[in-house]
Amino acid sequence: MTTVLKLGGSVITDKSAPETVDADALAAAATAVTAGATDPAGELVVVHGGGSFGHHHAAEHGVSATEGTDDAATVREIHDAMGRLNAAVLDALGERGVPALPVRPLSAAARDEDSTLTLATTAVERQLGEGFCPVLHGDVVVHEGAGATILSGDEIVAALARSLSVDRVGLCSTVPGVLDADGDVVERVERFADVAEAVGASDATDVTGGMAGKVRTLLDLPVPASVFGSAALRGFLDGDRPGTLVAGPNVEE
Ligand code: IP8
Repeated sequence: MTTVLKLGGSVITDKSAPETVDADALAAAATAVTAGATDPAGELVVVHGGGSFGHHHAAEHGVSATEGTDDAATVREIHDAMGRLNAAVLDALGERGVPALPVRPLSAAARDEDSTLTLATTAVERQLGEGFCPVLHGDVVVHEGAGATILSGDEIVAALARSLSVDRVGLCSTVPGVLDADGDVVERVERFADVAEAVGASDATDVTGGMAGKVRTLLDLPVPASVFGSAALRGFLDGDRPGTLVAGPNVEE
């Protein structure tokens, strides 16, 4: 039984100030991970987003999921910032007894010219097998013909759900789910058209483009994915399906 949990960067950082962890929110998330019914030792993979760490440096240098850089110092600057956030997440989990270990995507992933992502998952699988809790993060990734581009945590979640035997996927976000035009949580999304108007049209390659990009990425998965707010994190880890369930055509239920 493997669960992949994404902690949104906006959930665990203060996006209004560069490189600022939201210590209370991170502590609450880490506490939920230890208290939930999902065993973080060997059954849980955590992925976190960039928040005020990665996005701040990426924006400063004009690097995005589609606009690359061939400047190694810029790549390292973004990657190092994500390393600092990753260390904060590992500390918050480790202090609470979670056997959390880093897996850093820059060294495990690559993108082809057509943006197809390859993510080596042997380290993640082996860490799970030995009772650890792998913690990955949105990162920079070397991209054929473009230098290096931004790899979102959502894409990593999708790559993990495709290559590992994953039972449950959850995205903990700052909103309680995918919202309709009236601001109410949509219970289930099976086609992008169901929510296109409410989440706004987005280019399919714009994976860091808010809820639209998130929904598109999740609709491709072979397992259903829940999108929920931080108040529902514990419930998700206890086995509930809070917020919105995104279940695309590849899901066999
Ligand atoms: O917050 C972005 O990850 P996301 C990672 O999951 C960087 O989109 C480096 C900006």
